[in-house]
Amino acid sequence: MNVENIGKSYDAIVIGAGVAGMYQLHKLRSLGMSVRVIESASGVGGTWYWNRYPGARFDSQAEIYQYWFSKELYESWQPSERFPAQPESERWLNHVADKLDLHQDIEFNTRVDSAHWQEADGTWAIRTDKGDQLEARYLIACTGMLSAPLEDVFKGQSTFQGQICHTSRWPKEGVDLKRKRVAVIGTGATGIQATQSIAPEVENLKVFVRTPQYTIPMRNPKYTEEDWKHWSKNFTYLKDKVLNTFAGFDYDFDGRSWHTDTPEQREQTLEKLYNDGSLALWLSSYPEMFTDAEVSEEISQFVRVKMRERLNNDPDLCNLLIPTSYGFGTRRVPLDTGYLETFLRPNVEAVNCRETPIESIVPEGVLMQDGTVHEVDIIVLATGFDAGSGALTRIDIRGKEGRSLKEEWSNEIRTAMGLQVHGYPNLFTTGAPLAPSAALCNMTTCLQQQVGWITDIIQYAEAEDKTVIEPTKECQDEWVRHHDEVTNQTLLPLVDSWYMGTNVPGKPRRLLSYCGGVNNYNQHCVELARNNYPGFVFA
Ligand code: NA7
Repeated sequence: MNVENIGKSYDAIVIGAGVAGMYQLHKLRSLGMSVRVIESASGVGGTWYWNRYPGARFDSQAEIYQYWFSKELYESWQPSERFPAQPESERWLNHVADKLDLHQDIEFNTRVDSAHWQEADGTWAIRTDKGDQLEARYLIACTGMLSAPLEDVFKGQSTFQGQICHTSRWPKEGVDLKRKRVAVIGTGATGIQATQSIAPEVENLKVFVRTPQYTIPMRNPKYTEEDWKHWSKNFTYLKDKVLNTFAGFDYDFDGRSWHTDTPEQREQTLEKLYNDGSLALWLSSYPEMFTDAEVSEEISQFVRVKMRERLNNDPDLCNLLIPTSYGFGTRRVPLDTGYLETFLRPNVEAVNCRETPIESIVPEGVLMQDGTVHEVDIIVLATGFDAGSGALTRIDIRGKEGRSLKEEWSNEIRTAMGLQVHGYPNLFTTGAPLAPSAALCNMTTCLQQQVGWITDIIQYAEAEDKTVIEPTKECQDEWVRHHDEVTNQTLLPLVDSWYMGTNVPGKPRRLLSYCGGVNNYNQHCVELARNNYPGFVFA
């Protein structure tokens, strides 16, 4: 415990020093506020600090996975390729932190355990695992959409004789995989990246597949100085563009309709976007993919044919690795680099845990329900996250009259636009449920937009000499109603995945990310600000 941190008071405390938390610190400091960031890691970066597993990289292009508040900052970092890997992303965020001189205001290696609203003086009382007791008027949880790992998934994990590691807790010193027998459990975007990256290194790799994914080959050219000059010249265009598209990317649905295009035009469009090697096929081809089951099936079929070719039409592999039970794009679409071809290697085996589920982990490896034991030296848990709500419910957050966010959200997850929760004054959130987020939004776009809005409403309150901000119940109810209405017009809620919270036993079912479009969401936020925040009470 740092004795200086007993009873210390700030204007604002920010939880997390990832993409959002770093920017939030910068913005609030620019208002002249005293701000402390509490970060459990030993460095900045958030997602790009924690996810050190082999092959981790983002799949928004580097030219748009950016901060937009400074052209000079944009120009000062030269990405090496279109989709840089984790080490480069972590270096980039450290570069940003250095440029903005952020480190001095961040408390590293410290986790917020609890945050209690103190009605009497309108402040948050915050306690950390170091014993710090801090106070702040505003509490801004930049805790990440995908930061609460599902690490304790199987019975018997602690009995395993080898090394077991969740992808987002990959040791900094790395894991020696050479000539090892390795199990990867999970084939989401993470399991896919890990599988394709470690296969050439290990003696034997068993990939445990429960639900297969539609996956698209990533096109990842190197970026030269010339390329970056080109993107830098387009800085203003890109900055404006990303806030005005459906998913916060520079590409968008452009008015094309499946129903008016001819079959040849459809084929041409799908081929072109597939070959772009990005998420463009998903987020800029035909919007009917999300709403019309027949269109969804036709586009899914297009992708299945590609996947079959990549698997050399091997019937067993095709049966196990090509999805048929849900439509393309109703779960997060991963980009891959030779993932499917990995299964053609002699040292790689796909284990069907859809037909025969995993029973437990035993000292020798993975025990299946039919009694088979897969003996391995290392188990990689690519089992995902308690998305959206998990990072917040793992903190004891108490609002008015001692109400508990964890308890409330165990019944139903409700927020006002993912930015505030009724009953929790002066608590703001980014990357939280019911705002556009992960994959249905390029994260840097939506996080900056949310941080910007939060900063503006705080600035507005300060200018009005108000110190407490809270959405009304009606405001929140209306947002939840709208969110559900938009969701229910799509095929998304019909499919199980972390998008719907179904990957966490007992989690209430609701689409976590807002799917009404980043452009529309931003417009709504802009209008609220323009009209002095109707639905928000200032006291
Ligand atoms: P995901 O997408 O939630 O994937 C987790 C994977 O782990 C998925 O294939 C799961 O199968 C599998 N899983 C989880 N529990 C089990 C059990 N008990 N048995 C077998 N398989 C299991 O997490 P990721 O980390 O890949 O990606 C999360 C996001 O991070 C990603 O979408 C990007 O936006 C970045 P299931 O699908 O449940 O059958």
